[in-house]
Amino acid sequence: MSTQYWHEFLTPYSQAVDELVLKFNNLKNQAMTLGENSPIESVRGRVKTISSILEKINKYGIEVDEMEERILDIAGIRIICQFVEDIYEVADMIHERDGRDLTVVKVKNYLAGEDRSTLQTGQGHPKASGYQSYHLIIKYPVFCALGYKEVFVEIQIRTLAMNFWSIIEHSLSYKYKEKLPDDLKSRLMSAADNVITLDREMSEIRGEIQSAQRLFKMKSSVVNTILDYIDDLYKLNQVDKAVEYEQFFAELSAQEDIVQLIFLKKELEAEISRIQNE
Ligand code: 0O2
Repeated sequence: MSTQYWHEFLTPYSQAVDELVLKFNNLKNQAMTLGENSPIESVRGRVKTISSILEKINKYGIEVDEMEERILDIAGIRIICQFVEDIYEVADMIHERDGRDLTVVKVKNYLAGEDRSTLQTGQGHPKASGYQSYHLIIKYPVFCALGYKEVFVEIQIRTLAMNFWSIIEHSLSYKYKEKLPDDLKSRLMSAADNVITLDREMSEIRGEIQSAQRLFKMKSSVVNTILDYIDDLYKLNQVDKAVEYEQFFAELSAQEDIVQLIFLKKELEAEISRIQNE
């Protein structure tokens, strides 16, 4: 198979990955703009390497003309969440799109505990290795220079803790293939149990964590607005006032007093509008 063949074969997958990463990142950014906690922490996409595809072909005895139908993770999206609850929220968001811009073909729930998705029922189970994640196989339509095509995409949704475990386990399994030493296996199993415990602990203090994160975001947005207003004062030739407000801002920042910062922002807003209306 020539390089040109692979290039043409992989192009629609690559486009599907680019489009889906953009769509999920937009959802994340829109939630943040609205001042909400996004269930999506980060999104990554990849097209399987040619060598990994060839490995899979050999492992499962797949013919070249069967690749499209039998290798379902040539295009892969990984969505990382902070909390297990977020995984189900993202899964629901994807199920809601079923029949719109994508088609859900298969769901594999490798999460411990009952399925909390509102659109999907059943019980999740970690894999024998201890692996936890929520997988969806979707069909996604792409229009590229080579024409219209529907490709399979695997979406993996998991927490930061599950992702850490999975990356470590994947590296070790890659090194040892099928022969992972028993000692490592049992350490990984125990680490997998710790991942479940850690995620549960974090879920229990989720409200507290999210309100701290909202406060942090609000403070950074207030600070940015204040700095923009001080810049506006300079542009309006109000140098003395700008310097005065800069000093006041420095004092309040040192005190880390968010309420006073909000008052300062309002005061600057009123001041600028007064100057502009003079
Ligand atoms: P890579 O290198 O990440 O792409 P399949 O093997 O995909 O034909 P299967 O096993 O039924 O069919 O699919 P499953 O279980 O949904 O696994 C698909 C992907 O999930 C894997 O792709 C891994 O990325 C991940 N995964 C599944 N099980 C494990 C596990 O025990 N440990 C880790 N670390 N990851 C796992 P690939 O192609 O195996 O690997």
